[in-house]
Amino acid sequence: MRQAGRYMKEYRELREKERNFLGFCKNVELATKVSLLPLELLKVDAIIIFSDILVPLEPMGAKIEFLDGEGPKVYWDGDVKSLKRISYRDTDFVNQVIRNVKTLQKEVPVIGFCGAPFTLLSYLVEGQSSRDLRNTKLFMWGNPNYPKIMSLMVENLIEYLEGQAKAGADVLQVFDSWAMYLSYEDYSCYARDVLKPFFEELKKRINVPIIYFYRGSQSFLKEVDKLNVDAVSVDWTVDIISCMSESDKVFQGNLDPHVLYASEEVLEERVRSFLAKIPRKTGYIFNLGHGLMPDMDFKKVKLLVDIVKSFRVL
Ligand code: 1CP
Repeated sequence: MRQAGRYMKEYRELREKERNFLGFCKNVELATKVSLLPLELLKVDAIIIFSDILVPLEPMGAKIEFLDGEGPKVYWDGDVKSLKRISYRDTDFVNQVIRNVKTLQKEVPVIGFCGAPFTLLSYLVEGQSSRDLRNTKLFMWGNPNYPKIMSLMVENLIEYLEGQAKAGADVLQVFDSWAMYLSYEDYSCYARDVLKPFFEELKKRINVPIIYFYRGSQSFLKEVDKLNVDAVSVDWTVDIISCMSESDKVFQGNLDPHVLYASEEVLEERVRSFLAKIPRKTGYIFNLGHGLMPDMDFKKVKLLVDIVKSFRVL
């Protein structure tokens, strides 16, 4: 999660072969190789395919650029009529990476993914990462085209994810990284009007488990619990134990990724005490509460995986 590959020297070396990030995502051979790195080097239990949440915005009609060290830039003229319906064929390179990873290894499941409608809208409207999503909120509250854009986004993301499921993805994850900027009231409306129909329709069309990742207040869980998803991935600010008592869903994540900056002793202690508090009856998938940073030490990441994999409940 979260541009994870950047801390790996093997990833950085492959990126030298294709400096243009979108070009890299579209290069099926390179994207396949990078997707396989965490299995080869860390022995993780699942592979998330290498791509980015912004990929479907390009065939929708936006221009996307990733500038080194600056994050993404998204250009859209603001006209709802210039946004298009997409076909899974428009991004068949994503599906091809999934097919390749499924063929090249049979040990672990493959996770396909997309950005959630609100998080993608925020890139369309702000044009880049934003500190407060001010323009996105104003768009949501005052632009008469908001419902139209959201339903187009939903249709397109369903098409996009269905393509990934047909290509062989075993699990699909939806990233709502910027939901945390919303008030409880706005999140509730968004969850009811956009996310609920999105996941209902997705479940009718595909038959693989769905994980919904959101960053945001624990209060959002009341709404998230009503969504037709199998697992909920959470950041490190929520109390996962009380989340588990409020919702029967499987949970994922929650460990503060910054423990990877700590000494090996502190890291080990934090991870073990974290795992020890998870109640056994509840389905839980270990993951960080958000992604890895480029300056994290590969050796610590490997240690983390080893600790988790060797953890036994007494
Ligand atoms: O080499 C580089 O410098 C490019 C860095 C990079 C990478 C490796 C970006 C740019 N995206 C990715 C890959 C990526 N992105 C994956 C594949 C698996 C992995 O490497 O982890 C996934 C699952 C994503 C998802 C993604 N992209 C999210 C959702 C998860 C999260 O981080 O909250 C978001 C918000 C993005 C947007 C994005 N892509 C890249 C950047 C620098 C950003 C901006 C983040 C921001 O706005 O702050």
